[in-house]
Amino acid sequence: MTDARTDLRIGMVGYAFMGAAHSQAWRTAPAFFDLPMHPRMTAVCGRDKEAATKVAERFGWESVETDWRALLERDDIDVIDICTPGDTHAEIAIAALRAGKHVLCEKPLANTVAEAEAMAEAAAEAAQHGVRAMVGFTYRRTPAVAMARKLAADGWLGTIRHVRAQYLQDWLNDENTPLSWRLDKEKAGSGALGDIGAHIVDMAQFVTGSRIASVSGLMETFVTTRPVAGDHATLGGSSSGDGERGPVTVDDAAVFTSRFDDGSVGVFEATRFATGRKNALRIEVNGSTGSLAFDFEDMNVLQYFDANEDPATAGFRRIIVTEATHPYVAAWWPPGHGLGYEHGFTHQVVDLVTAIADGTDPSPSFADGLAVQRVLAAVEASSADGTTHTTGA
Ligand code: 4PW
Repeated sequence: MTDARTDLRIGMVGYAFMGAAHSQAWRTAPAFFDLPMHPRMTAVCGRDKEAATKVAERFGWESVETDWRALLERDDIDVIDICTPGDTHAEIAIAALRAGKHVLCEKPLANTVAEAEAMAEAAAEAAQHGVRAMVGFTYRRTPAVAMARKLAADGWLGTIRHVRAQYLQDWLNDENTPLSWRLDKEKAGSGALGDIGAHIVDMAQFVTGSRIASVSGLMETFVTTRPVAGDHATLGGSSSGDGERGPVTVDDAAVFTSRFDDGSVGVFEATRFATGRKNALRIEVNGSTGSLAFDFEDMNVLQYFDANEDPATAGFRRIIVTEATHPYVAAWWPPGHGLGYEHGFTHQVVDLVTAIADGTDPSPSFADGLAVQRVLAAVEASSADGTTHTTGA
C-alpha cells in the first residue's frame, strides 16, 4: 500500500541533548500517531561534520549539512527545527520564516525581549503566507499537565487564587562541575531563570489560562567560577577542579513572586542547586472549589482536591493519567503503563504537524514565547533594582 500523505521534510539545526530528543520525536511520532502529513528526517545540521554524521546515522537523518543557511536554500526542506543555544535562535528563525520554512524553536524563544519581539513579528508576518512557527515548551504536552489545563478550563478549580511553581535540579551543586554554554550569558541569555524557570512560567500560564502581569524577583549566583575543562555530561559533568577556572555569568537560582492578570498570585522558584531534586518541575494551583498538583518526578500522576467534598473524607486524590481518554495517551500503552520525558517531544511533533496540515497557528506560538520572555526580563530587572516590574500583560 502506498502512503498518499504529503511529506513534511524536516531540517534540524543542532544535534546534542535537544537534537536527540527531537530526533527520537520525529522518528516515533509517525509510528504511534496517525499524522495528517508524513515527517521525513531530511537533514541534520551541525558545524562538526563528523559528529553530525554520527547523529544522522544513529537516528536516521537522510543527509548532513554544516551551515544552517544551506538548509534554508534547499527546496526539499519544509520545516526548520532549531535545537541550538539561545544566542542563535533569532537569526535562524527569522531567516527561516522569511525563506518560507515552518519553524519549531527550542525554548526560551530568545535571549532578549528585543530578539523575541522580532521573532514574534516575523512569525505573524509569515502566518499570513501560511508559514507556521512554534516554540518548544514540551512539558505542557505531558498528559497530566494537559489534563490539568483541561480541569482548570472546565471550571474544576473555580476562581484561581494561588499558583505555586518550582523547577528544581541539582546538577550544578558540585563547584567543580565545569563551565558549559548553559553558564554563559552570551550563549544562554540567563541561567536557571531562562533554562528552567521559563518552563514553569509557560506551564503556569498554560494551566491557568492567565498571564503574569508583574513580578518581584531575586536571583543569585552561588558558585561564581568553575573549571574551564572537564568531562561534559548532558547536564553537568565533572572535573578534578585543579585547572584553570572561568567566570559563571548567569544566575544559579531565580525566585520571584507574581500577580496574574486574573487577580491570582504566584510564587516561582528555579534552581540547579536543590540537592536531591533531579528534575522536579512542580506546579500547584489552588482555586475556590478545588486544587491540583503535579510533579514531573511523578509525571504520570495528577493530584486533584475537590473542595466540595465532605471534609470528613475529602483529600487530594492521585489520578493516574494513563487512560485512553486522557490527552495523548490513546496512541500509547494500556492503562498504568506510563510515559516518560521523551513523550512530550513526540506530542510536540504531533501537534506541530497537525497545525501545519490544518493551516492553523500552533501553540505555544512565538507570541506566547515572547510573553514568557517578558516575564524573564521583568524578573531580571526586578532582581537588579529591587522593585516590582510589570510585564505588559
Ligand atoms: O529545557 C530544560 C533544559 O535546558 C529541560 O527540560 C531540562 O533542564 C533538561 O535540560 C535542562
